[in-house]
Amino acid sequence: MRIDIVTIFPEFFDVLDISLLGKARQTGLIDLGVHNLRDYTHDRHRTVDDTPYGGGAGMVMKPEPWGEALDGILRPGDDTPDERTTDHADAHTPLVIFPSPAGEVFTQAMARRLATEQHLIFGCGRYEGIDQRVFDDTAARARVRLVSLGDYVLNGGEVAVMAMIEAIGRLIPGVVGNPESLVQESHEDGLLEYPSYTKPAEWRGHEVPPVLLSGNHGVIAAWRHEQQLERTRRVRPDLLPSEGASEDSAP
Ligand code: 6GU
Repeated sequence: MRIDIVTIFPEFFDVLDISLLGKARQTGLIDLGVHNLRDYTHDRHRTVDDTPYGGGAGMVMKPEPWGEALDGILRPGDDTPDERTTDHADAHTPLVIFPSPAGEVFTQAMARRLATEQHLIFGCGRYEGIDQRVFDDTAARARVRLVSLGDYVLNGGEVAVMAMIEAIGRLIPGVVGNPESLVQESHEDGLLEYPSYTKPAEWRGHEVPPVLLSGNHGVIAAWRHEQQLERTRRVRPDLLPSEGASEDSAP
């Protein structure tokens, strides 16, 4: 997968050199390009923002540097030219993601779909946002989505993009050594993960639940599923299908 990031803080993404994703880059599973938005400015101060039309607090990111940066990244021919079509709705067309608290919420299901893309481009906004015309202009040439991590506000998109790249990157086949470890974790089956234990069997007076020492895999699986349900009911009841939902939404 090719990933491009446009940001005014390119050093922020230096950490992608390390850990699982760093290894995925070394082995060629992930091909990463980080672009400094200021490289696409032409004034002495490398200005990327300006005051908002209509007034209001804060600054808005100017459209011109974004346009030039994305022109370079989206240049036809950069993406599997033989397979290009005029249809923008397939994985061969780059998908441009702008992290934004005003976007649709990022989920494990979205991460799974994005892990099948060939080319993701992340545009990290700062200040109060990016001139709306950047989204409109980009949407005429590529698929564009605004994506939020959740209902809170970050200063900029960089941390959000890092989180998304980690969630997506580990789902690319070959990035995580043991694919089994991907299926038994929180959110993969719509439930939170069951609690895990390792040796010793007793620690500071706390014992490992005896069922896990029983060797009976059927009983262990049932216990783990019950733990998942109990934990999900307690801390994330919103993840469970509500009892009344099927009646309310009956055709
Ligand atoms: Cl994606 N960006 C910003 N700036 N704030 C956020 C967010 C994204 N998701 C939650 N808060």
